[in-house]
Amino acid sequence: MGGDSQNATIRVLLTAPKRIKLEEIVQAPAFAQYRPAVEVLLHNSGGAAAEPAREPPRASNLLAAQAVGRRVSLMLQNKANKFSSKMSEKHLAAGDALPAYGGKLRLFAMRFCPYAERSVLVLNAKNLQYDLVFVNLDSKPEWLFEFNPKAIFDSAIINTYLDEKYPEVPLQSSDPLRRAQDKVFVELFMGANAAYYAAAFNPNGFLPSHLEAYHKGLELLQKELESRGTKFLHSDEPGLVDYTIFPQLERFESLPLLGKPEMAIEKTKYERLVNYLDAMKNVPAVKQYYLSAETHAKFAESKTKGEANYNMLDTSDACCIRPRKKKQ
Ligand SMILES: N[C@@H](CCC(=O)N[C@@H](CS)C(=O)NCC(=O)O)C(=O)O
Repeated sequence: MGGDSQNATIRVLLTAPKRIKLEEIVQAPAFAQYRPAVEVLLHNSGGAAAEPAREPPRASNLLAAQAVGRRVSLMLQNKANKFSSKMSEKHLAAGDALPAYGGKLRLFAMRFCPYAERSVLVLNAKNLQYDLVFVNLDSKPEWLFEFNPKAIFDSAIINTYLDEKYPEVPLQSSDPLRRAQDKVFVELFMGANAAYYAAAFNPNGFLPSHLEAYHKGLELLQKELESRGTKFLHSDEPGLVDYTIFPQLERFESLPLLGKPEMAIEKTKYERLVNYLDAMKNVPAVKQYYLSAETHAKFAESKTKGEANYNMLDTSDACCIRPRKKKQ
């Protein structure tokens, strides 16, 4: 049973007007896998709770249906992923409904966005439970602007908020000077990023100065790793500074596949940096969301052609109308 048909079922559950209908839905063959659990939940929401039900006793059939829907949704989500749950890889677009709030932190993101990835890695590193909702940046859902008139929150704002709000796993140094140095470092390193964007998305606008800035950024990182002498920039454990720059590095590795062999991160020149990259790829918070160089290259190619394929990782039949091939 694919994620989308599960969600469709849950949507049906949420909107079921009468309990009798709900029970009919639960009998549907597509729901067989979840029937025993749903029956327990139906029982609980009816008042004879086998475990303390968080919902008040059944005020109406609709409330009971909503309670079941929410709890089944949570069960499915927790089962799907240790860290996060996402409704699907489908990016919601204008006209699509805002998914029902699941009671957890919710991050609106685009699957290939390096800035959104920073926040995903921070949420993962802090072992926070959250829902991921992907949005199509070329056709933004209307409700996105209700959360923020500018649609996009800066990742640094989100990440420092998370670090202050959930201090159990601190990701920044307790030393204000080191925190400032981390910020300065990120800013300097990001000098390489404009080169990445030009190379990946605007090959005709790629200049020799881009290549120079790119290698300057990589050299800076390698030197910083050497001078700090720790496995990661933060310490022997990764911190916010590492989760901030890694998404960029992950994408830099796609550049040789996009016709820029001179932008490869060669081990002969960048041994310490390559070891750092390998160590980051093995961090559980990163592993869970990491995408290969091939995947990033494929997305970049689609975007450069003017048809960013946001849904290329969604394999569910229910997902999306695939763009039709243009007739020659
Ligand atoms: N400095 C911002 C940059 C965010 C950003 O530019 N994100 C891109 C997507 S990767 C974006 O949303 N662009 C605006 C748009 O597509 O409307 C941050 O750190 O979050």
